[in-house]
Amino acid sequence: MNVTKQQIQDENKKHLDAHHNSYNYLADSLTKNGHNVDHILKQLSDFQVAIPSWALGAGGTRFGRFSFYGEPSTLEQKIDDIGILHSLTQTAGAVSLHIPWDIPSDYKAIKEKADQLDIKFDAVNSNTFQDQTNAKESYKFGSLSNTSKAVRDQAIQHNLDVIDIGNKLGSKALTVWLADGSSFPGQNNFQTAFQNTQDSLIEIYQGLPQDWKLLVEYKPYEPNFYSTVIQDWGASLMLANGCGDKAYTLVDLGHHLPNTNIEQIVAILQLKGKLGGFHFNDSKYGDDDLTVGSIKPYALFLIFNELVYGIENNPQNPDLAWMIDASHNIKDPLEDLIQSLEAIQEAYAKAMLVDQVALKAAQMDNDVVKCQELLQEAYRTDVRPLLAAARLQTGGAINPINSYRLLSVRDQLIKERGKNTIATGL
Ligand code: LRH
Ligand code: MN
Repeated sequence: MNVTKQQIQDENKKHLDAHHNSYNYLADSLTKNGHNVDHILKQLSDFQVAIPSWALGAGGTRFGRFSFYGEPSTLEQKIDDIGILHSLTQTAGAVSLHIPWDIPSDYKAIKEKADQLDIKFDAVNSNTFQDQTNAKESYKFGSLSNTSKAVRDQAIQHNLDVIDIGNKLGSKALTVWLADGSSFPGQNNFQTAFQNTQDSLIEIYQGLPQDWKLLVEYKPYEPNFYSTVIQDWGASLMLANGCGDKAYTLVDLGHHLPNTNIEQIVAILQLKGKLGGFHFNDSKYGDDDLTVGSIKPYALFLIFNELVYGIENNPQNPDLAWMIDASHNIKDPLEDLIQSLEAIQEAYAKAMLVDQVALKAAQMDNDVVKCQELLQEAYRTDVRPLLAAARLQTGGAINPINSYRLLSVRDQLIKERGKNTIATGL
């Protein structure tokens, strides 16, 4: 199943007049306020977010999983579904694979399909948080940090195999997230666990192709509930620095204890040239992996405000990897991802409306009220006509969710795939 440009155009026809009215009004007032609207549209069109291959079916928790039917059961079908997202939103032009959940069976065929759908292969993810059948060693007590050299070597070799898979697909980054840690005081020697992890990451780093990056993802807890070896940005930064210039920190928005100031972490990592990328999602309590912008949209805006400032002022920081990492327990996975893509574009567009020069001046003057006024002036602007215009420019839908439903995409997928297909992943 795919959604054609013609189908999208036919749907758009119903919304064109209303869109042009709201767009022209907004573009006019933004231009009057000195904004370069064409530049903003170009930035939005160029902004491509990688879709997680592990989040195209219904997610679940230990308490239950409720399928959505018509789920993709092969990597080919997953790429097709990302193709549908990209046709409608024009901002889902990449996929992030998780190995071994999504090992390609035919590299040539999967690359051709991705090329046809204009989908790039972003970072590949290793998995040393589950034991594979017939695996010689178990990761029950950790992987790269494990007290057993044999277990660490198995985990290192897995990461080198993942790099090899990514290399065949044109990926340029490896994301390492470790479940490693402990659930009871006294269980781990923290120093040994951290040093083992550093030494293991250095062996993996030495296997990185010249033009690749290593992205070290941190998380405070789960599945271990007393300590996690790579628990926060500081641990990740130290490990990345311990590896070398091609190693960076990956910020998963859900991997922070309540009320953590994530935008400050983002600012400092950019200043140090060590911010590698994001796993976008939202959360109220823990690593809830909810729809981006569904719980804390202002916090997301503040993060993008730091990103816009950093992209302008921190040439020492590399181009960032933009990825979603979510789990869909009760929403149609494709609708959930469309809403996340919209929220990311909205936060970015609003952040591009912040008058950074005036803000810096007000900060220098400690004019606290003006600082907030400048931020909220941008945040309170309804930028949705800009997002729609950016999509229209490249043949996307004015209203992606609306078109997805009116084109009965899920019903089509169920017709094609039936009700019993299960997608690999979380
Ligand atoms: C861990 C995580 C990590 C993954 C996994 C699917 O919580 O965020 O990025 O590998 O989710
Ligand atoms: Mn993640």
